[in-house]
Amino acid sequence: MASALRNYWFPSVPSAVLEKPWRETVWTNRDQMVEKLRTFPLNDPEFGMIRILLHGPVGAGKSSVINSVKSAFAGRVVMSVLVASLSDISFTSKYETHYIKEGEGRSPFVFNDIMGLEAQESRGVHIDDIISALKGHIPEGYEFNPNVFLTNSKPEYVKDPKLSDKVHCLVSVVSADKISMMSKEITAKMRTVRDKASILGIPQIVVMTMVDIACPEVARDLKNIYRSKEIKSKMETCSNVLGVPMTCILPVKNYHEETQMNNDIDVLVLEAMTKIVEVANDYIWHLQQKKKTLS
Ligand SMILES: Nc1nc2c(ncn2[C@@H]2O[C@H](COP(=O)(O)OP(=O)(O)OP(=O)(O)O)[C@@H](O)[C@H]2O)c(=O)[nH]1
Ligand SMILES: [Mg+2]
Repeated sequence: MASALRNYWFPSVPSAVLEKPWRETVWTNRDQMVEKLRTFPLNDPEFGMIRILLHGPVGAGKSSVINSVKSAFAGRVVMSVLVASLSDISFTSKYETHYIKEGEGRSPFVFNDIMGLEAQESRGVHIDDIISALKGHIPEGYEFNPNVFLTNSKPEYVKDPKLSDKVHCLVSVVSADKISMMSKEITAKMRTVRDKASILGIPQIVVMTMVDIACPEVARDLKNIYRSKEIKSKMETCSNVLGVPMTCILPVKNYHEETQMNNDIDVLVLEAMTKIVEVANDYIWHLQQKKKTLS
C-alpha cells in the first residue's frame, strides 16, 4: 500500500543505467591482461617496440593515461608523468618517450606524450609537428613552439628515422565531459591529423577519459560504464565528431586522486591498452609484408 502510494505521488524517473551492459567486460581478468601485454609477441621483432602517440585537446588526460597504464603494470599508483592541475594552457610541452617498466626490463611498447591542441592558430601544438611525430622526425626532448613548427631545414629534425622512431598507433584522447563542447577548430585539427595518419596507414584509437565526471552512476561504480546511457551517448558524439567507429572508442577513468590501486580502473585501462597494441601489431605485420615484397 505504502509503495503504491509512493509510486502515485512520485512517478518513476527514467533510469540512468541500462539493465544490461551493451559491451561485455570481464572485471576479474586484471592479472591475465597484464601478463598478456607483458609477453605480447611483436609480429616483426625488427621493430623493437610499438610506439604509441597520444594527442588531443589541452587537459584531456593524455599524460594521465600514461600514468594509469604505468600504474596498472607496476601494481601501485604511479605519477611519474607530470599532469596539470586544471588549466587551459598545455602542461606538457616536450616530446618525450615514456617506457613501461616490466620486472627488470621494459615492455615492448612506449608512449609519446605531446603538447595539447588549442583552438587558436598560435596556441598549443602545431598540427605539422604532430604529423612529423607520426613519421618519426621529432627528436626526443624536443620543446614544442606553437608559433614555429619543426622543418627539415632545422638541425634537430630527424631526417632518417628508424622503424622504431615512427608511430605505430595514433591515440586521440578526449574527455567525456567536454566532447560535446569541443570547438570546431580543435575538431578540425584532430580530423586533419587523423586523415594524415590514415594516409600513412597508421591505425587509430580514441581513448575517452573523465567518465567519472560525465556520469555520476559511473563515478559511483565504474562497472556501470557500459550500462550508463550518458557514457554511450558521449561515445556516440565522439564517434560523430571525430569520424571513428564506436568499436575504436575506449572509455577509461584515469588515476587522478587515488592513492590505492583499483581493479576496475585497471581493467578499463588494460582493455584500451590491449586494443591499441593489437591494432599496432597488425600494422607492423602489414609493414613487414610490404618490406618482404620489396626485397
Ligand atoms: N576526474 C578525472 N580527472 C582526470 C582524469 N584524467 C585526468 N584527470 C585530471 O585532469 C587534469 C588534466 O590531466 P592531464 O593528464 O595533465 O591532461 P593532458 O591532456 O596531459 O594535459 P596537457 O598536457 O596540459 O595538454 C589533471 O588534473 C588530472 O588529474 C579522469 O579520468 N578523471
Ligand atoms: Mg600532458
